[in-house]
Amino acid sequence: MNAYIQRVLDEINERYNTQPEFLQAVKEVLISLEPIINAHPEYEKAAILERMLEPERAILFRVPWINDKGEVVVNRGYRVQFSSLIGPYKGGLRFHPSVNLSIMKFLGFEQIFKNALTGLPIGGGKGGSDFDPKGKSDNEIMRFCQSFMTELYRHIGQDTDVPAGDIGVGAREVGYLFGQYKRIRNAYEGGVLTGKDVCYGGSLARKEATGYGLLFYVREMLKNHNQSLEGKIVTISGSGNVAIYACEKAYAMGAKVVAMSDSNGCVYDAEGIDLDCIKQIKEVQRGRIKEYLNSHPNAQYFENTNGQVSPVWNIKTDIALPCATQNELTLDAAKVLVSNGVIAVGEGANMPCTYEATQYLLDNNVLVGAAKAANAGGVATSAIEMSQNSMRYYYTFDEVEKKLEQIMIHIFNDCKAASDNYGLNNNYVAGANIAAFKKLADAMLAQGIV
Ligand code: NDP
Ligand code: 2IT
Repeated sequence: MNAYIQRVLDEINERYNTQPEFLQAVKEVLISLEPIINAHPEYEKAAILERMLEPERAILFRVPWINDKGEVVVNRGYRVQFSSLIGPYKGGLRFHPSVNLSIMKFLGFEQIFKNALTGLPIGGGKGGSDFDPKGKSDNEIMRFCQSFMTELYRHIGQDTDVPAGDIGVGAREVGYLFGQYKRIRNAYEGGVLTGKDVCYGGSLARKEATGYGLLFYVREMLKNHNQSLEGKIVTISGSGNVAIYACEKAYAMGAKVVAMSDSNGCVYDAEGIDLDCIKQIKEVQRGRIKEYLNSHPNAQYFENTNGQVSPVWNIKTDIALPCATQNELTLDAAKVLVSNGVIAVGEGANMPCTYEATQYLLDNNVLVGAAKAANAGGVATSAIEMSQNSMRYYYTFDEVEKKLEQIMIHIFNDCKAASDNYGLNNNYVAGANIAAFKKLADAMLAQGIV
């Protein structure tokens, strides 16, 4: 191991030993940077790694709100403004009970690299709350969002920091957040949030962008190995925004999706998942995936059992698309997938494969599309939303989708070029890290010690 990387890893492991997800994300990146750090001794003198690992700013705040029973509830709010090196801080907001500083920092750190790969002028950040939207009424969601924004507004702005959605934050939440921001600021600053509804400033195809982009990336990766999605079996974890539109594009590319999941379990439908039914359950009723069986009695449901491999990865598949959450695809799951003949894994979620799972997949010649490259279509389209807001103009759905497709092709080519240049044998995970790091390190050198 390169001595500079080892020293920085040792320091960070000690300093942040209570932040396991952040340490995991850092370790994965730093280990893969060895060839480029070896080739550029000037990076150590400028303390590039040390500076890249510390957020420019991390904001923690109280979010008090009143539930439908009239009780006062207090949640914790976060915004980690990780890097403004190449543009305003940019990244989603996550509302989930598991949210803590470690998860916010891992997501913010990943976001810097992802945003650099898009080639667009966006820095990296992430935020959210340990608020659990499940089971809350629409009024409770609105009151929570308003309280959250009453503090967040002072830290964000269309040229400063531009949040968007993530787990538990979709068009409904972005709408309530935007309404409160606009009220406080007494100005329509459309570019302050992305993922807005198209009826008041959102971009066509933003809702679809992460899932569609993932499939464009997987298509390019397969094409490079003389394969295609046509006729392939696909399994997808999750049934939220990313999973649903990954499923839609997989069908459009001629594949058959046989399984999807939520945090309770997964459905397997050998006939092919009926996506309209999933959309109805998840986007309209906000229900549980198990309800799929009510209208599809021939499908099967496998409940999650604690501590076991997620049941969705036990299903035989050609292509696995983890689109739910971090560390959902473990080494055990990777072993099952490989023994069932998987050829490619595309990460729709952020850091869904554990480090050991990724290494096992790569060692067994499975093509792996790393999250920061493969799911970058969402934030790239957010940047396209920002540019439409600045122009006070809208592109058509086809125009946005064409731009998204070109960006994803470009990202894959960058990952492949980095892998080829350093002789990494089709390791597009390391390729993504190296390609992004190069852009960031050069920008840091150019801007001096800040
Ligand atoms: P949604 O809230 O729309 O959907 C999340 C899905 O993942 C749900 O099916 C949810 O199930 C499941 N899930 C969430 N947490 C867990 C958990 N701890 N264990 C098992 N399942 C879980 O979120 P998104 O689709 O927007 O996000 C999914 C992933 O994609 C996240 O990792 C996010 O960071 C990443 N991502 C999102 C982008 C976007 O544009 N939205 C862009 C790039 C990445 P349940 O309903 O039961 O909780
Ligand atoms: O993880 C991600 O890239 C997102 N949740 C989307 C961020 C954004 O700003 O669109």
